[in-house]
Amino acid sequence: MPRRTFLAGGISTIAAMALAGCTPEGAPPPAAAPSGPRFLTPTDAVVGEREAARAASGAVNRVSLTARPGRLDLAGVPADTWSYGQTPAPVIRQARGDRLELELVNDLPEESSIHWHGLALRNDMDGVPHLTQDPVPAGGSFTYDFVTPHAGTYWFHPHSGTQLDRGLYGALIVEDPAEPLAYDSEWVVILDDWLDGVQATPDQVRTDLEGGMGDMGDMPEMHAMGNLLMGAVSDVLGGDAGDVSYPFHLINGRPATDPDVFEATPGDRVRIRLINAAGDTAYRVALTGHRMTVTHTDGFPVDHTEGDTLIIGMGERYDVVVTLGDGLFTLIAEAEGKLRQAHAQVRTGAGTPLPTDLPFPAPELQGKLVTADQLTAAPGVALDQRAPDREITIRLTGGMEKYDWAFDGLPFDMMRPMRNAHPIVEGERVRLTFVNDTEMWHPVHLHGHTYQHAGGGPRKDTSILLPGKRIALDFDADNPGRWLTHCHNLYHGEAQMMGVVAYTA
Ligand SMILES: [Cu+2]
Repeated sequence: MPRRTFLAGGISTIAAMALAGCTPEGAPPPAAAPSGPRFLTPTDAVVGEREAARAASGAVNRVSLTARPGRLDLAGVPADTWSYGQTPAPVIRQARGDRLELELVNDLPEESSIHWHGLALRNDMDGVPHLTQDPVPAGGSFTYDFVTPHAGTYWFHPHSGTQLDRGLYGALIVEDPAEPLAYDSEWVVILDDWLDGVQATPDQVRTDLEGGMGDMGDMPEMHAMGNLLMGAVSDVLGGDAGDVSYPFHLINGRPATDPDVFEATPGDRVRIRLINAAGDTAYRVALTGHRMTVTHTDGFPVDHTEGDTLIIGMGERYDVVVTLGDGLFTLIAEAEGKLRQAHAQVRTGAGTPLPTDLPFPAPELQGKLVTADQLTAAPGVALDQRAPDREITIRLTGGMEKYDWAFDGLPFDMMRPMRNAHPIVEGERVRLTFVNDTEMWHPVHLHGHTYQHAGGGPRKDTSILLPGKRIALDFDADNPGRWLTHCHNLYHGEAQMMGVVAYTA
């Protein structure tokens, strides 16, 4: 099967348009000149005013996390990594309206930060160095302090270099004091691709990727070349599934040969909160012997939708409810297109676990697949239907040959983030359209808002965008600040496939 050609469509299109003396549709405005819009800064009083206006319970959840080097045991294979003491970090759990007061102590040898993925929090606590705060220096500390305004399944990770692809991540669960969903218990399931301290460091991977793969021609079958993976393809992802070869895939920090075990009673209704914390891997998830009912994605409820399997891109979350049978079952997370799996066990009775070397494709993963475009926002969270006041179009550009992933062909510069800023005004209904001019899928992510897929789809903050496709995302501009938007493939993001949506005064 041809892996792909390396003349990315976006690059050739832009080059052709440049030759013709015009700019691509949706090109960003020129860098903010002194006469340009005055972008609100995170220190503007308005951010504090909006925070004070959020419905708050008065309760404060005080947590301290220390980021530091440590060792993870992967079924007997030691992995020297960086973590918050364990991987994943302990679950942070609080109620909607509670304040989180979290001290990050940075005992890493480099600067760090924590981003609160999916939360519509105050902008100056969003954890993006140079955009919303100064980086937390090695040996330093920073206290994040904000109200969690919406219930749901969220997670946190550094927004500093490639640290996300180490062991620095955890779940933030915001409970609804008036939870309408009935269930007997709930489990947090974090999926992750792993190589740190076993095969390479994430920084070495980035160096290898940025060195380029060259023209590999047609790849007859998938194979790894060092840290790079050739020929990983997925029909569901529209072609190239991913580019990094990971020796392990983990559920809650554990490989399939030493799985996490969830104990329950037959007949229990369980809410499973699935979080994809991977760097370069989408997962296809199934629970053997069960159908799943999707109840939420990216924290927000959807009309309940039943299926056998789910596809979850990096940064996405899905909550599902299952009614458990009697026996021993396997929660499978297959690295989509990469022919590897993570397993956890669900035990309500006796049984034999699935082998960890299932043949591909595993029959357990061939049932009805639920994707985000089949979902509809629950009535209570659907946006009212009205025409957008402002439309922003961002084209995804670049490719593997030059490893020049970007928005609109303009690489993001973390030291000059407003060069890539799109102005919006508080109160507007904004339609943000991403057009994928590349030959690979990308999980696009917007900070600080939960948009709705235009046309009545789900509320989300991270969406899979297939090659050659476009996606229109509507949101209400109700959370002033400078908000990053980027590809949540870690290595694409680090290659500067990022931009900013910023409120103006
Ligand atoms: Cu990407």
